[in-house]
Amino acid sequence: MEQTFFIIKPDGVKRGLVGEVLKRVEQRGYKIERLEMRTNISNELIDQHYEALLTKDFYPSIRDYMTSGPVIIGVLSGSQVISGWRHMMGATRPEEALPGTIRGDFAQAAEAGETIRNVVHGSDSEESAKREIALWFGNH
Ligand code: DAT
Ligand code: MG
Repeated sequence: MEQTFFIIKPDGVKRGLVGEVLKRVEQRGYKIERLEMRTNISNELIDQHYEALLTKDFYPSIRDYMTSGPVIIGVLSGSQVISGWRHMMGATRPEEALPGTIRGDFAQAAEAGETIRNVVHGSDSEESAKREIALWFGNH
């Protein structure tokens, strides 16, 4: 059975979307294996999480956004859950995310100069899922 790592990002928590997101996960039939709220997330943790993006010019704004408030993190399991959860999230950019996806229904288009706030994260491969689960839950 596949596992994936997900985050309800600070905007999702602030806007009261935790229940909505978890409802969709349960409706879809994925099993919630782990679930925690994390506050006071360090820059270092986000740097490791988004290591592939560290050199991008927009990276500092992503770090500021991801450390701006509490997040919900968790592990889901299910058949083909990695791609399935990515489909449920929708496209990265809110304006490209299809209606019916979490981002399509809830992410707000960024104003000029703003970071993309797109409510949720999901691992993009089996390798990323393993790495991210170990990074966020490794010592717990
Ligand atoms: P995803 O979250 O869909 O896996 P990603 O891993 O490429 O997308 O990027 C991680 C986050 O970084 C994404 O959710 C929003 C932000 N981001 C990505 N590309 C961006 C860009 N070109 N400008 C601003 N923010 C971006
Ligand atoms: Mg990604």
